[in-house]
Amino acid sequence: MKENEILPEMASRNDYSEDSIKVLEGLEAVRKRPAMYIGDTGERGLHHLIQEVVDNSIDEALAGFCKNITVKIHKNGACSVQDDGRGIPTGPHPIKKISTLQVVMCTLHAGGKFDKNTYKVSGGLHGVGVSCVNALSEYAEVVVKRDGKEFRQTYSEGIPTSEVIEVGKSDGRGTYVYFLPDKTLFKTVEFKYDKTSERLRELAFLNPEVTIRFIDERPEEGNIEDVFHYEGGIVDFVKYIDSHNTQLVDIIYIKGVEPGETGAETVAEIAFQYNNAYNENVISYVNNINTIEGGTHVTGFRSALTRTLNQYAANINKKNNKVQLVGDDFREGLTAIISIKVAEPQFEGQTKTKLGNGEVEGIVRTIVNDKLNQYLDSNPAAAKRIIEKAQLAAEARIAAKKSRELVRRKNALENSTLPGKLADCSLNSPVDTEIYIVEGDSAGGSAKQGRDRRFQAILPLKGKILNVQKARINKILENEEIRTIITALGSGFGEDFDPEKLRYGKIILMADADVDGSHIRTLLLTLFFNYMKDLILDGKLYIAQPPLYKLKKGRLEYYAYNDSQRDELLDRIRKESSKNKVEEPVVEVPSDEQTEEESENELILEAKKDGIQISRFKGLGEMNPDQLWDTTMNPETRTLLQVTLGEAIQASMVFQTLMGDKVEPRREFIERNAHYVKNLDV
Ligand code: 0RA
Repeated sequence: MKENEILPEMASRNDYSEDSIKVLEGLEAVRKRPAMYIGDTGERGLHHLIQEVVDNSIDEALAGFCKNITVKIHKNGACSVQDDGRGIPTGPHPIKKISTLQVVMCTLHAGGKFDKNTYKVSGGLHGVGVSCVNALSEYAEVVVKRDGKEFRQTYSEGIPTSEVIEVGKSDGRGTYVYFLPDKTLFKTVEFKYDKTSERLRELAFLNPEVTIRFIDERPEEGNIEDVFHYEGGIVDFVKYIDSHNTQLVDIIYIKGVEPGETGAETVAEIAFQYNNAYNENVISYVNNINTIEGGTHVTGFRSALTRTLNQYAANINKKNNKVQLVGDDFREGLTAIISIKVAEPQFEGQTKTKLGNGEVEGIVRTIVNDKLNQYLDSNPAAAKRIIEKAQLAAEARIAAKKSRELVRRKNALENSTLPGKLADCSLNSPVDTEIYIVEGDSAGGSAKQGRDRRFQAILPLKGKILNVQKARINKILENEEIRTIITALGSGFGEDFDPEKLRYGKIILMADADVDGSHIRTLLLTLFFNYMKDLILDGKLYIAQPPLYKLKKGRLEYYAYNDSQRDELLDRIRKESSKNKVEEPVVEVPSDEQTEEESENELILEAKKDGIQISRFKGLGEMNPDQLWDTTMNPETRTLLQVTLGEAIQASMVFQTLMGDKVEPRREFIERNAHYVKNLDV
């Protein structure tokens, strides 16, 4: 970071014209209510800052001017984004009369959309522009190379602390934005490597013409660096997300361009393939924004896929009367990336991630109809495989319908009795009640005794449930444990799922903290992800957090949920008791060359000398009902993890990895972490 050459008083408010004062007020509003502009002030909002700046560089790439983007996280926690685009204009602004660079950096919504036609794509989910990032940074600077010169300006809390200064000559072009997020405005200012790199990778897949470098300078051991560049674009993307499954056909790639009425054209790109699993995985983008809620582009693709494949199937099955195929049958095992570029996207829906432009549906449908027909005609072998898979799906669908009807009829006959194993709660409110799905009968027993029966229901499961990723829907519905869950929740399954009918406000998965427990949790999550996704989207699904350790000193008991908590507690208890005692010399324990288990044993022995008992809970069943209530079930004291979908790809990657065919990536993944769970203190 260079030092500011200009003293802050240069930017004192008196120097500003009336216009600029309005500008300042605009940015003050951003600082007053940051969440209004960037979504929230937590980790997500923080990372949004990087995204906002990178999106501006991506816009340059889309306009055909930028090939390289370098994102760096500096040792002090600041972030910088460098691109080789045209550079933000530096000359006087036609209306404001000050440097355009300053206008772009300090005016809300002046991001660069000066002319709609030069900007095919507007970046940023909230589209707030780089000025917003500036306003939310305690320090920022921008360096622009343009017209053979290099210019620089610095800012504090979005207010210029220097003029736009010509700092030298330069042959290159481009923009460098450096910013240090304001600690007083964010809950956290620590950029996460993974969170940032996943988005940069995604952008590289979606924009094959750019190379994105990502450098993290923070680690003591040296920089971490990644280079994201995918010549194959979204074809590589499909390969990447489906790398854990066996593919049925080569990836099919479709691209079409439709001239726009106002100048900018609509570009539709789709890459898809079929794998040997049964779920559908369609991820869609509009102008690089992940449209989680879908929209007209997805509808257009789906209807063209159904129509084209159905026609083809009808032609080859003329003689033998096969079952009638429907849309769902063509989406079993389908993995697709849909990427649309459109001049003026209209985003709708709860999270503003659903494309509303009506014309796009027809455009995509026509493109896919044409190109897919051509593909099927010239690849008869692949076409046959796809149709055969759809036939199998249809047969399974019909069988599933029968067994669903059976389940329904049975329910009707038995007056919709709840499963016998369910210990229901006495309250009958779908808002205030919760159900614990518990692994194992003994833990289930403790939970039944420990719970508050007014609002907590317990459903014990025996052993592992079926892996739904590896089974067709009729088999899934035949599974006893899964049927028990469906009946207990009351809200149906798959396409019949109706969140209104859910009998509880929270669904809490409670399994041991060991490998078996985590496997069961994953199986349950996969079930919910694939067949009751709305539960996750509505934030109704949670994971209970039982403690790992109990510490006991005299009559006092403490619980620790992880190793560092255990160590902290141990310290605290020791300090408390040493207040009353003469200080004893501390014996240093050599810490190297020890296995984790050895050092844990050591710790337990050491604690024992101080009269502190540490015991490790092996499983939920080891806790008595009171302990289970105190530590894991009492809403006043427990911690729950809320399961979130997060970004669509991340979630599907997680599930594909955990439940796919190949074992190695799964092990690697489990060892790394679980992205789909976010901490939530209830
Ligand atoms: C306004 C106008 C032009 C480009 C930009 C802004 C611009 C903004 C950012 C932010 C990060 N990198 C950027 N690169 C460019 C158009 C410039 C022209 O017409 O020459």
